[in-house]
Amino acid sequence: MASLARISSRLSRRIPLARAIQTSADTTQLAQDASHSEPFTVKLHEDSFRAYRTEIPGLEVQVTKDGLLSMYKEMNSMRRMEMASDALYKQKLIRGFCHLAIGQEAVSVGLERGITPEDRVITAYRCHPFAVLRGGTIKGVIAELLGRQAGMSHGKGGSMHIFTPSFFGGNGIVGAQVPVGAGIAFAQKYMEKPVATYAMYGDGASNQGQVFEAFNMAKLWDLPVVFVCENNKYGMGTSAERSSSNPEYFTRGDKIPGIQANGMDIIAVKKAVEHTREWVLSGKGPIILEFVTYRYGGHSSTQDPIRGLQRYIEEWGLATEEELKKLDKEAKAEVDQAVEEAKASPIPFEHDLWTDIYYNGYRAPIHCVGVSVKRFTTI
Ligand SMILES: Cc1ncc(C[n+]2csc(CCOP(=O)(O)OP(=O)(O)O)c2C)c(N)n1
Ligand SMILES: [Mg+2]
Repeated sequence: MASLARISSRLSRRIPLARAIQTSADTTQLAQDASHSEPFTVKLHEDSFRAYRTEIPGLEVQVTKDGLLSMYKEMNSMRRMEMASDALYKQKLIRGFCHLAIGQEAVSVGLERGITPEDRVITAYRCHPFAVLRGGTIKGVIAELLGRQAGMSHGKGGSMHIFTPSFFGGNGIVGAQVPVGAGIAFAQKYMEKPVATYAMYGDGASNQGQVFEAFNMAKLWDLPVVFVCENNKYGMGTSAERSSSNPEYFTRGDKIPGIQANGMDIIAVKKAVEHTREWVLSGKGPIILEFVTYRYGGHSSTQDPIRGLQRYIEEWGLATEEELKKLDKEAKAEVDQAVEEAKASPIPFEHDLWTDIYYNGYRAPIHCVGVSVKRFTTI
């Protein structure tokens, strides 16, 4: 009798794979001369986006030299931060969990470039870049991973538990952040704030019941939420084709429309984010945004989001290889300094045991014997 694994691999061969969605430096065209100070237009490859129950975003995008160079620098900083974390983990200075987003920098940096500081973001455990970009610091993230007082959660949370006022974590329970994200969007709508919420999840999380429950409520109430599926093609070691009966994640919202975007091209990412933000804020209800991306580094140069942007910048004559190397060096130096400062930070203080437990004004009466009430502070 054929084993289940053999049957499922035969079945998956019969299911047509998603058409490759791709934009690389040799296909995205300069639509007009690149002025070095003024915005100029580029045309994304026609396969940058696919759509379900809606139109794809426009392919013409306005960019600036400064914007592209600063995105390049920021992606390098995020990569260097994750590489430094990897090294610290291997030295056993970081203990516990440490999920890195190497290879997915175009998604985090591109998302941030398409939203405003007031918009809300929530994600799963692969959260370090979002924590920095949403108002944190590299030192704050590294110190948190090292369990030090200077960490963004004062060394008490670790890798998956990092927050800022507009970034709701960092969540270790796969998929659980999706209904929480719908709740955040509900709060914004209830308070009549013109704010979009980006609720992120992976291809592995996408099959959970709570994800579909959140989709249903969000559509029922037309909440201003963008459900972002970071499809890095694997959940742990299982490929998307083996875990999902429909690996076209942007089509899985039933009545909720969806966009699929090339998550390896930061220009396409930013454009898709701006498009979906406009969608949810115009009162049309939720939308799904799937980024096709890759997990970890070590891919060929065309699959690397940083090398992809480097090719655009060089081919459009915006900066030389040497100038870009200098930016990368600056990113490395920034991370090296953050690592040293984080290492120099002490472990959490004893009184930190009693902080960050209750939200201000919601503190429960204290009945513990021997605890100084004075030290019992709230966030
Ligand atoms: C409810 C729950 N089930 C299982 C796990 C263990 N787990 C951690 S990561 C992961 C895979 C998730 O894959 P995906 O959503 O694709 O995210 P990726 O790691 O690829 O970014 C699983 C099953 C968990 N943390 N929580
Ligand atoms: Mg995955």
